[in-house]
Amino acid sequence: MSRFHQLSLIAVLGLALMATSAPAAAQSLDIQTADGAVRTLDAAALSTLPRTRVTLSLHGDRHVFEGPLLMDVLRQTGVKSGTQLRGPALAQAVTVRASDGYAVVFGLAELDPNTRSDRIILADTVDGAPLSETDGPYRVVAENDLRPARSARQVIRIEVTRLGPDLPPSLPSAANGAAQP
Ligand SMILES: Nc1nc2c(c(=O)[nH]1)N[C@H]1C(S)=C(S)[C@@H](COP(=O)(O)O)O[C@H]1N2
Ligand SMILES: [Mo]
Repeated sequence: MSRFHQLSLIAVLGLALMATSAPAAAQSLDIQTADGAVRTLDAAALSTLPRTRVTLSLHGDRHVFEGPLLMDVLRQTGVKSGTQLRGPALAQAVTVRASDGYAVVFGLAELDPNTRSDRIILADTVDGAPLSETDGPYRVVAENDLRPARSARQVIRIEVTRLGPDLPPSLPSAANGAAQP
C-alpha cells in the first residue's frame, strides 16, 4: 500500500471513529421555552453557572452529584424565578427528556430555591468524576427524592410548557362538573 493510501485509510478510520463517538461526546442541551423557541446551551455556557452538590442513593450507595441548579439553567433562557414566579407563571411544567426516550416532569416552582429548599440539579459529575457515558453528560438529581426514578440520565432536552391558568375546554368547569353523575 502506498504512503498516500495508508494516510487515506487512517483518515477514513479516524472520521468513522469520530462519527460513532460524536453523540456520546455531545455536551449540548436543547431548551424549549414556553413560547416554543428552542435554545441550545453548550458546556461552556453551563460551566459559568454556580455549582451545587446533592446526594442521591442508588442501589443502597450514596453518591454525591454536582452541577448547576436546573432553575439556573432555565433562567439562561429567560424563565422567571423568585418573587417574579407568581400568578400564571406557576402553571408551568418542565419536561426533562433523555436520549432513550425516558422523560420526567417537574412543576417549575419546585425547581426554584426561593420556593422549595430541596435542590434539583443538572449534574455533570458524580463523586468528583465526570458522569459515565451511560449516565451523562447530564443527569437530573432531585434532593430528598426517596426513589431515584426522577433522576433522568443522559438528558438531552428540556421543555417548559404553560399549562394554565385557564382550564382546557375539555375539562368540566366547577359548575357543570357538579351536575355530572
Ligand atoms: N434516561 C433514563 N434515566 C433513568 C431511567 C431510564 O430508564 N432512562 N430510569 C430511572 C429509574 S426508574 C431509576 S430507579 C434510576 C436508576 O438509576 P441507575 O440506572 O443509575 O441505577 O434511573 C432513572 N433514570
Ligand atoms: Mo426505578
